[in-house]
Amino acid sequence: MKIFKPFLAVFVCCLSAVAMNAGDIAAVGKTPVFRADYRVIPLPDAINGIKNTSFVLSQEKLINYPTGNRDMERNAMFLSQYIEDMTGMHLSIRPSRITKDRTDNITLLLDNEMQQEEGYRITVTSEGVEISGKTPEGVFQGIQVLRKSLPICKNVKVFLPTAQIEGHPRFGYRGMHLDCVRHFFSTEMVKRYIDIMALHGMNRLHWHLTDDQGWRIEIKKYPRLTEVGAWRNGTTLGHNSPVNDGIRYGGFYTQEEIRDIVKYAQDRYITIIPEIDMPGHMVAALTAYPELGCTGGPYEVWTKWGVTDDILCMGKDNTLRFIEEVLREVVDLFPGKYIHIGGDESPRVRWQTCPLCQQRIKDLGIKAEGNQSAEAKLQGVLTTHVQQYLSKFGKRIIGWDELLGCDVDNTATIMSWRGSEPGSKGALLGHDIIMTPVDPLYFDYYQTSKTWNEPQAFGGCNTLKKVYDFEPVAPELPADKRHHILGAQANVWTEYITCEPQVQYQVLPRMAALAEVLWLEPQDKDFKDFKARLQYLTEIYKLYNWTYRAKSLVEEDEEKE
Ligand code: TNX
Repeated sequence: MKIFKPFLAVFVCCLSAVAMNAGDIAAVGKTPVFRADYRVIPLPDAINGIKNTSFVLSQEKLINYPTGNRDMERNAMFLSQYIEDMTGMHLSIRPSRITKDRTDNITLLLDNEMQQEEGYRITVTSEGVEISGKTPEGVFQGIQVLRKSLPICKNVKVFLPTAQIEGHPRFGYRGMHLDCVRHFFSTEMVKRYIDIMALHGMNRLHWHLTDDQGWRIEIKKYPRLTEVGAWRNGTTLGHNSPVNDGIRYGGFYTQEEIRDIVKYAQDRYITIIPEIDMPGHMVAALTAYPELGCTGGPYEVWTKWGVTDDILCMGKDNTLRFIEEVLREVVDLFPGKYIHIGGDESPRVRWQTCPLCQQRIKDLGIKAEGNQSAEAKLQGVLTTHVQQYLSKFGKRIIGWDELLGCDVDNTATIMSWRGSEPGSKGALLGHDIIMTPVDPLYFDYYQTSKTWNEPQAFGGCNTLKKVYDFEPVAPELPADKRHHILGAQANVWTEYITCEPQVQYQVLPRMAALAEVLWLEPQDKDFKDFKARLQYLTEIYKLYNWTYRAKSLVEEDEEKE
């Protein structure tokens, strides 16, 4: 149950020099006073004990963190930076063990008694502020809440009303995906994407690094992957028009850059899940190493979009060695538990006529069964091989829902993209599931049905309201299978998204709606109330110069769909 007691908003409109704020404004002497508003996005589970008293935030206050705890020290630095971004005040941080240090300061604490790993509790009294969590991750989430509740204004007094604020996420997997292949984005851009995720309480970045149009991750053992595979001879204009811009396009991340980004994300409690898509979406790799394909090529890094018949040859031992050696380097770069191995959109027509693939099918004694072809089973053999290989390093695989048709065992986590149904079916079979249905979680789709003034998108219409109304757990799923739904993720494919502002436009404010889906219980969601709170969140977007679709805040008619 969400219990919250909205503040009486008494706006004094004559304060022209200061930015908008969702809380009250008053004036004490000559200094305008702004009051924090804890009703942020995602909404806390409870805001209790609101009183007329407040903690007054000022430059002299300190941020205490437990001595010797590096994670909490970093948390303290983040909080200090966020307060400065919002209010211009610079608060120093200080290692501390003494309870009396807490008086009249902000204190970050670990509290073992708390139940939820990522839960937070913020206790504000006139004597001080405490942000507690069972883990540093929980404290970080509390910091995000406090940060979003602050006014954006310089040279004012900031009052934090006395209250106890608590929250925890409904789902452990709260994902955003980013395709850095179809269009390539700088390391700085990826870091800003991570910053946007952190503000929204998202914690998994699915990083799409390889595809037909480019190979974007340095692999030392196979240098041609990036020397050759990272570059394409132009890009089709629009939706696969016959016109190609003829401009050589590409780029890749060095292993050093990847390590740096992984650390940047880790510091913000975001785990990166790299995707090495196989056996399809591999033309960039085939261009570099044509011997890995059934026909032997030549191939050309794709300059258009879609699905190709040219995939990795499963009849050659070299292919399996290639996959293992690539993954060996990937494993070392990404400390998270999961590696995404794709598995989507992989036509098996080449395998049907390739003598080596057919020989492999024969050698393995694979037989078609029902509506499952021998070639589909061969993809299952590949997936199982990779699964077993990665398990030696303590890793588990995630794959697209096509894998459900390939005899893969249920230790594979499935991303349900062709609707939610494959996910529900997979959960019944005992697979863990991440919900990423095209409708409504493809953020490369339009956000309105009135597309004429919109930047070019893939198609579709996934409005803010549709995202907000999404429910990851199908009502018909039996109670004992529900725990298999780990969470949900929005996908951002970039065929038509060419630059950073366009990425931000596609994800904001829809990421805010998804955040509330993943943090709140369904009965606590309220779209109207969310939209009211969204007004203020967009002020924070503006503060950081992030592009967002402002129209989504005012379009009433789209909500009635
Ligand atoms: C399907 S989702 C794909 C991508 C495209 C996307 C465009 C999935 C597993 N494959 O290759 O970029 O549609 O929306």
